[in-house]
Amino acid sequence: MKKIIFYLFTSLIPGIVSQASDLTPRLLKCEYKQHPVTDVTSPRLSWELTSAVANQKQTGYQILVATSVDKLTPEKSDLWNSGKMPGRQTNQVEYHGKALASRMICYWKVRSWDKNGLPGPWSKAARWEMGLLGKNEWKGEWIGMDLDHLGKGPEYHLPPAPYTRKEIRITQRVKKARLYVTALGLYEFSVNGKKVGDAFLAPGWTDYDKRVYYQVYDVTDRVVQGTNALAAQISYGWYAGYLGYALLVKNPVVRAFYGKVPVLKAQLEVNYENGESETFVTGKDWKVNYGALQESDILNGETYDARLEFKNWDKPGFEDKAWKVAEIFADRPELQLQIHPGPPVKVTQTLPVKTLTIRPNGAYIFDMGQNFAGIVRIRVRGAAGDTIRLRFGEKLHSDGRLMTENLRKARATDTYILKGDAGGETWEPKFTFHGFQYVEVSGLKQKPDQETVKGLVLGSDTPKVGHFETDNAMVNQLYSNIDWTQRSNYVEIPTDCPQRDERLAWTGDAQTYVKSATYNRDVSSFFTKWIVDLNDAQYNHGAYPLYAPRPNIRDSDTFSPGWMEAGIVCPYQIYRAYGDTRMIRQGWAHMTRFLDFLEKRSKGEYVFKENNFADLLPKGGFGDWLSFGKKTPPDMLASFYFFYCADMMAEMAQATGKTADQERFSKMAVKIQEAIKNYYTDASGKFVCNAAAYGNGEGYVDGALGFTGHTQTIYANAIYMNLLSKNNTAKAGEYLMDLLKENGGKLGTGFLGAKPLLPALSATGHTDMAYRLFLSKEFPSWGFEVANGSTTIWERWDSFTKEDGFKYNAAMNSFNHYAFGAVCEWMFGNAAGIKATQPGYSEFTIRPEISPDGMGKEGINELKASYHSVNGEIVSSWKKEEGRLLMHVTVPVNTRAAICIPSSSTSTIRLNGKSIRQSGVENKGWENGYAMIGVGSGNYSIVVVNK
Ligand code: RAM
Repeated sequence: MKKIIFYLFTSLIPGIVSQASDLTPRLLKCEYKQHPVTDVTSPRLSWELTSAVANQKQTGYQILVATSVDKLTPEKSDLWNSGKMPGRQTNQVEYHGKALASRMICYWKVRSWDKNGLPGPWSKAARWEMGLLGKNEWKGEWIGMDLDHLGKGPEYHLPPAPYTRKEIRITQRVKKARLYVTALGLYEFSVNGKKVGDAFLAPGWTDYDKRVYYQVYDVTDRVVQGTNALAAQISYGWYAGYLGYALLVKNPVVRAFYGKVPVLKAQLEVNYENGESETFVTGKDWKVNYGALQESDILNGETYDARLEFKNWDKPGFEDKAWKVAEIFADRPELQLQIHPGPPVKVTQTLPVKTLTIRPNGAYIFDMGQNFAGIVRIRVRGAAGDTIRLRFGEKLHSDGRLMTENLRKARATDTYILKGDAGGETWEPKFTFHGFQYVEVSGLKQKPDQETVKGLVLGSDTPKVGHFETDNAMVNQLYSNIDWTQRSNYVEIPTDCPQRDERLAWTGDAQTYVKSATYNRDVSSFFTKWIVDLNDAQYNHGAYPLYAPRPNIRDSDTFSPGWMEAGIVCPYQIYRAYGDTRMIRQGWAHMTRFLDFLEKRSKGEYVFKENNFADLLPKGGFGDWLSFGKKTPPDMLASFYFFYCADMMAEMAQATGKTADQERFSKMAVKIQEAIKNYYTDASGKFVCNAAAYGNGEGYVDGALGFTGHTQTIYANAIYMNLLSKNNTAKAGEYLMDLLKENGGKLGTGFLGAKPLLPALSATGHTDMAYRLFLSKEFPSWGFEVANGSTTIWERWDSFTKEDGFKYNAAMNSFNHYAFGAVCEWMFGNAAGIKATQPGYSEFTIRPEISPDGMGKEGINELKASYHSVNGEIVSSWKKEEGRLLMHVTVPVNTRAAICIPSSSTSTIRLNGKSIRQSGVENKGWENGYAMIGVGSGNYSIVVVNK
């Protein structure tokens, strides 16, 4: 009643208070995607808000969902009218309307009420569509062609890849047509001669013994009245192809880990304008054959003999009498068919050739100027039978030869045999990818030019959300390298590297890097997908594996401290970045099972003593993998991670209202903390271990170097994980500084130590040292890689040195490995100072750490960063000027920020031209070199004059 009176009142006095707000929702998403097809029956909706008004926030929202756009009114919405819901929530909002059925198209819109309780305009309409909710809705069979016996060659068994087709007749006018398609293997489907969608490597990699994903394509405009051709190429992919280093380590199984014959299942559903409908499905009325695609394998590449092409085989009217009848393959009832929850792999960019050189043997080397994951498209002309061979490498040897030794057993070679088309021929592979910067092309009969080769960058389509730029060219290149490494390795799963015979989703790499990843790109749906793989791959005893999915690539590959914790760290970081509690709830049973496992392993002691993990191979697990100097005991690291996991579990239990679990894990964390303190520290707070217990270290990674608890990695982790009391944290910071100084101011950290190193220095007041390490170009450092011409992050600090060249090539030496790129977390979180204090950045701090003075061009004088959070765009930039510091901060609508302004007690601060007091923002006082203010949404220009 009051409200009505208020509205009446305000509407009568125009110009005094406006009745409407400009608070406008945009970027409507469902399950993290725009206009998706989903099989989630209570999908989550989100929107972002814009407003020209400062300090704006949402106090309520209303969602309408209807079966048509016309019905999107409060009165007519036939699926859901949420009514006015109070609160600030703009994401992770679950649909609570009528039950959703398969194939339903749901239109929706939303409006928000502002801080004054006034409603803004309705958003534009968005939509989502439901997939097939029951397996019984799949009427098609698995079809394929067993060509396994045609695999040839002593080293690689690579049979040709099958083609399948079917013509159908459509006699009515089409209103809507949907194609549902999947494969055990990989597929490329076309309707009337044109590929559907733009995805590569579909349907993706899962544990095919448990589930396989499918894609849905809107082909309404593709099908025509009359005859239509449905056609697909099928390949071996992750299902039936080579995986990892199985061949290298002489595993009894090297390929076909899930099955030998790749198979396709498809269903075209056509709704006619007259209300009737028809469904066309894969079955024994489909035809199969093999031809031009002679070899097709992810790790080993493709061989395409264009002379064997079936001209127009994918179009209506092709004569397929000579083709065989498709073979039917039995379904496994337990196999689940679900919609791919992640982003598709796509061509995300094309790259032109940078330079082109001829080799003494007549081959050409094309430099793409950038190391990346993808393929190349070639344009060539020649006689039928001319054979073009493409080999890929990340680096050149000093004599200009292509360096391929580090690919190990991945053949990574594409071969194209010309058909002899006078007009020229264009080709690109379909079911493989390589990690490379250089392409060696041999067999060309005509002199190539820059147009002969084009790079197609492949990767999971994760939109860019981060931006980081400074006036320091090395830092900018480093940031570019980090992002390129992420793009090269977020290819369906988070791989370790894209080039050699590995490309597995190593859990250790994934957990150290996940937070960095969230700063660069929107990885919400990417991890929604991968967490399922991870949970599917969990061992019955509770440990998460070394990599997921986990085909049996080597018997001894099981689990390792620092790796298995990905099962906790990843959902936690996704929760922190996006406010996602569903991932936690859905994975809770898995996560608690893992904590049970750890608890059991600790034998009631809540600390892992020396040799606790001696049963693993390598002993103790991987430890601080690829570190320098004496080794950090893996059991000590395992104990730290145990604490870290319990702590995260307590927070996640709280976030999901699991009170008993919260209590359990909080108590557990305290117990572990105590146990670590008692067992692994001496009276001075120094970390110590019984190094003698490791004997001569045999069996442990670099065990011969000896063990000590007093390492950079241990203090960095202790500080980062909040393991210590306030006093001991400060002490740990001092120890860390001592160790760095003893080491000539150089880092020695490996996979588990590099990520927390800079954040730990910053947290203990040693920002100058953090910057010194960050800006160094001396070996070992991030800058050293840049100074050596890298365009991506290396696997090892010494992947290349002038003294030793590529000395690790025979073992493992990737130039595109993101683990050390985890410094990105510090770049955004500390240098730019953007940190979430509430999940999803609904509240955050901006607390930039300014690069030390006096470094000239070697330092940073200006930094601009932004991060597009689920709650909108956050900006933090700073610039040093004579005696002044300029800052610019953007706080998105509906969020709050604590801006911490680097200053001394004698500085004067102007905020948008006023003093802090005049500007009326919340003054939170001054602490540790920062004046702190609390602000709502808006743009803030800050000038600090230092006297
Ligand atoms: C390597 C992988 C990965 C690492 C493991 C331990 O083979 O490339 O980066 O996690 O080993």
